[in-house]
Amino acid sequence: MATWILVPCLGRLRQELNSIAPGRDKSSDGTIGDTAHRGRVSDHNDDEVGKVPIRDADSKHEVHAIDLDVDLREPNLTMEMVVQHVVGRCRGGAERRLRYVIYNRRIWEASQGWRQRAYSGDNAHTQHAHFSASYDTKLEASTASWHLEDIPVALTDADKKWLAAQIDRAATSAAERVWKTKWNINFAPGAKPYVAEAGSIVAHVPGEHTRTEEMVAEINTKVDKLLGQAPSTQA
Ligand SMILES: [Ca+2]
Ligand SMILES: [Ca+2]
Ligand SMILES: [Zn+2]
Repeated sequence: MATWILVPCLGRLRQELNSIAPGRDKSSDGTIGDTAHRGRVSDHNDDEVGKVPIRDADSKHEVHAIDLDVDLREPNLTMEMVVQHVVGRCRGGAERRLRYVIYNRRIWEASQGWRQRAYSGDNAHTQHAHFSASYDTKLEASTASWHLEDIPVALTDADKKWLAAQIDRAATSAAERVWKTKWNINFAPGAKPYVAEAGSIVAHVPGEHTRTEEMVAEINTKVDKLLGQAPSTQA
């Protein structure tokens, strides 16, 4: 029996999903079709010998579809988010490597402008999402990024608290470092350092005080932006 390959673009999609959801369940993953698939036209069949919707330009034995298990085992990441991200990029024209996606009783097709439509096939696709790839030689072979790492993952309140504490600690130690550095270079080598509290040091070096305040303000802006970007969406 001829060996077959999964078209490289879908291999890359799976690889990216593995990297954003390393502990994901793979029990409903699938590539080459089983006996049931072989009886009908399916992108899961070997495109050189099986029933497929399109005859491609090469003679490579390829499978043009992948099923990916819905259970990502990540607290803030769902297959719905992955599907919406991928379909959104297809709809916007940034992504051209897919022909259609089926997930949870819905289908999105290139031929339909990636509009969401109800899917009423035998398999409702509640356990896996199905991605059908292009048969175009260049597109099927492209391992360009699917940008799954750009999926905005909601932070939990616990995440936010942890993040805020980390940033606060980092800001404090950065400020201390600035003060200490400034203090040391103000002294001639060998001179006895004047031990003062940070507050007094700041009073002696107003320029540094301003700079530190600016740094803290900058960090605060970043924290606000970060927290604002990721509203808690726990329903
Ligand atoms: Ca082929
Ligand atoms: Ca091909
Ligand atoms: Zn499938």
